[in-house]
Amino acid sequence: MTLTDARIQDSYPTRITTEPELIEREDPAVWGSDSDGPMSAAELRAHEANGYTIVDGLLSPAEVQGYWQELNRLSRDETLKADERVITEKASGEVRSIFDVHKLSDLVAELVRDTRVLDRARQILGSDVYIHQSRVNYMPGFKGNGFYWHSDFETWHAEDGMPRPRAVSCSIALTDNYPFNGGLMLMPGSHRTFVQCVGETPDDHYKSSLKEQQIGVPTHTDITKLAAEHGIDQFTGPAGGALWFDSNIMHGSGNNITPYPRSNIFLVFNSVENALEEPFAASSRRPEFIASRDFTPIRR
Ligand code: 6CS
Ligand code: FE
Repeated sequence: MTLTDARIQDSYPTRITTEPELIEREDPAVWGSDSDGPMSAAELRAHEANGYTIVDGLLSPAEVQGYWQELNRLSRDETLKADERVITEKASGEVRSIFDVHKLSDLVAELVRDTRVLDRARQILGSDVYIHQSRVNYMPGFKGNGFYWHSDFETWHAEDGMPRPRAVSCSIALTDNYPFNGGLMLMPGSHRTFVQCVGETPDDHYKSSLKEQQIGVPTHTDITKLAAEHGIDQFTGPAGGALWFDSNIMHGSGNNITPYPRSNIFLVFNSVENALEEPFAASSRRPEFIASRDFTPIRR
């Protein structure tokens, strides 16, 4: 199929110059069944309906402590300071995120293969899976900047060439998530609507979008429509909890001006049957530390 054919057959066109539309999703959110892993039929039905699942206490307090120490080691690692995988906060210059964290940390590499994580990803996606992207978000106290409303899949489709929304993110809280320290907000059920975004993708967009995304964000009108239809839930709870959310759910987080950091490990699993093609709405691919092109299935 030529690139032009791919665009003509694109079920999820975005980064348009015309009026944005709400497109009904063609794909399920859950591809596996209760016999494929630890999630029950009721949990899978709820994930299909809401687009997210919270697993309280996925990690024990001792495990959280280990990852928290690992996170701090990485953020202090002088050899990483100039590394492009380290994203700093626009205003304060503090570390905001570190990408490819499953390659930079043996501990996180083990977590990716942990049965509590890998089995759920395989079950939701109904196939072998690989890591599309991993990052650790620090969301430091006092000056942590949030993430404006967006669909991850809209970016991954437009800029990474992800064909369909057959990817799921697992955000594991390493600090307590409160409503007031930038806890992730989600619109339950919004994953069933693909919201087109206006504006051509700038070259090297990731160099600005990972600090503050301005292209690939929905209009106020569309955010208002989705919020009116679905409401807004928030992922809060003690450290160690995990939020599994569909690649296309509308989500965002507020700034963090409290003294309490809101740090999480963020693992994105993609189905090996949904391997990246060429970007659907960008002039070139993003670097592999943001969008992996190693589709080798994860094995325990
Ligand atoms: O562009 C991306 O891939 C990243 N940006 C955001 C705001 N969420 C998903 C992902 O980590
Ligand atoms: Fe996101």
